[in-house]
Amino acid sequence: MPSLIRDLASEVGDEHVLTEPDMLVGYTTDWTRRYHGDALCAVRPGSVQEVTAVLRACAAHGATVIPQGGNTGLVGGSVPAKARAPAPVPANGRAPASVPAAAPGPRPAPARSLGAVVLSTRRLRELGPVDTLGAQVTAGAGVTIAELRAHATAAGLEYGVNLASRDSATVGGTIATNAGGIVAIRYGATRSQLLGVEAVLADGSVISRLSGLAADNAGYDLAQLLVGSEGTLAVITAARLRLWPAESAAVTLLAGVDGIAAAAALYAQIRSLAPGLRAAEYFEAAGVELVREITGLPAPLSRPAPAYLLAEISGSTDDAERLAAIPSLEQAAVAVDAPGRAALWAYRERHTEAISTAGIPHKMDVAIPLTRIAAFRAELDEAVRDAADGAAGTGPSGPRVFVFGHIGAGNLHVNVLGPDPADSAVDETVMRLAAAHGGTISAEHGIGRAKAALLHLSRSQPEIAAMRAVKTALDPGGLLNPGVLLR
Ligand code: FAD
Ligand code: 2HG
Ligand code: ZN
Repeated sequence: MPSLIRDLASEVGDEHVLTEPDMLVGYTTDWTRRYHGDALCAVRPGSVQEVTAVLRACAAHGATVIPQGGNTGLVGGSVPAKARAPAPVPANGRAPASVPAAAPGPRPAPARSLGAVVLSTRRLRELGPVDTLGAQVTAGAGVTIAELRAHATAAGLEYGVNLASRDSATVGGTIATNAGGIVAIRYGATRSQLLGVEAVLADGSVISRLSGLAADNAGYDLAQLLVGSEGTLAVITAARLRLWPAESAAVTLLAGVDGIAAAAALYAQIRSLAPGLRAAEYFEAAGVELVREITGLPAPLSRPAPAYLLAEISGSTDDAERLAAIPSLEQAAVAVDAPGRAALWAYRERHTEAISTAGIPHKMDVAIPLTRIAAFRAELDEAVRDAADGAAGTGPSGPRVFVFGHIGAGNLHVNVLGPDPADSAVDETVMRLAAAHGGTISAEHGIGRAKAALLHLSRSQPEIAAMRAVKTALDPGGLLNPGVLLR
């Protein structure tokens, strides 16, 4: 191990190889505090050449590599697993009977034994000039989404991804997870913003397609292959990204509704009235109460409602008046200026922070077809109660369930407080319920370590076998993020 540290330090400089436990903890614990593991060190390369050197050194020493950007991921994919003591060799030399049957498809070589190295991309911060003619820009993997958005805005354009973690989440991390966020119904998820990437493969070779050609059909689209790959196929070092014309004005509407069916119906109504719909978000009374308790915000509307729809359209005061006149609106607040809009957004955007302040949540990120979303919601509370019943940590009043999300995409974030973070019965129940309603177990956060065992709920065996074949072809030694996405 000391020789690995020496080799890494000689490539990136002593100050960029962190080994002290108190320095490492921020790299080995995820944002939720539910996932934490062990690392030999965290290394912070400052160029694509240094990333190559780090991967080659780790491979040579038999260490694995965990790519990490802003470490805001919510599925345990950005941090290493706990180091395991080596398994005892059975006396008869055969595998113990409890070893599960192998899933179909080729598998990468067994995980290496030395331990994990966290590769932080946060020093890859180069942000190129905006090409206003082509409406595109090249950004280093470690540039944050807030920096990228500000850079685009300064050139009169908009980057089409926005999310509450914008100050820390990075270009590389959002590509690796195909992050969605609050304007995905307008511009698509991160996948739709990507024109090309530069990335280092497990063998240290560099693939680079940063020309920005919007029309380029020469073979497999390797950039798109890396979208949603969660650090298992390559380390992304830079990306060429599409930008959009900035929208001059926006109107935000917060409406109180009876429940999710009413929210979905109101969303559809607004969509037909306002072609410039930018966002359609859902949350409920329990979440608003907690957000207010943690932040001290006033009540959002004059009367509390069971649930809320927050919609944003590109438009002006006239559009605001048209929206406010929708007959089914019982009570609503409308804002056209930036501070007023931010005040309404706070009730939605501060959910994650408020829930995390109250405890370590179980986070599920499902999407359900809009036609089934009310049926899913109707069954959810009882299913969670049953699954949490008797679990360590669940108090006599039962689990606390918070449901919010991007209703325009059918994407609901189900957060549950109460059951011990190590108990996954609630997580599995919610994901199975989503699958039973024709939904997916991961709408936008990815699979990570949290859901790798349940990937089969959303992908068929042939699909998982094909994914394993891709992983084996690109990373035959199992260097990159073992245990994430594919068990
Ligand atoms: P990390 O957390 O560091 O890593 C995430 C995954 O990507 C890991 O598997 C990691 O190994 C891999 N990875 C990171 N960088 C690279 C790289 N350069 N090359 C290869 N692999 C890499 N997500 C949404 O989709 N929509 C939301 O609205 C949203 N809101 C959020 C709000 C809050 C308050 C928080 C805390 C999180 C939110 N997230 C949301 C989740 C998270 O911000 C996203 O998943 C984001 O894309 C993660 O980016 P990151 O840079 O922090 O990546
Ligand atoms: C959001 O939409 C994020 O706010 C985070 O995706 C969701 O905290 C969560 O579960
Ligand atoms: Zn979300």
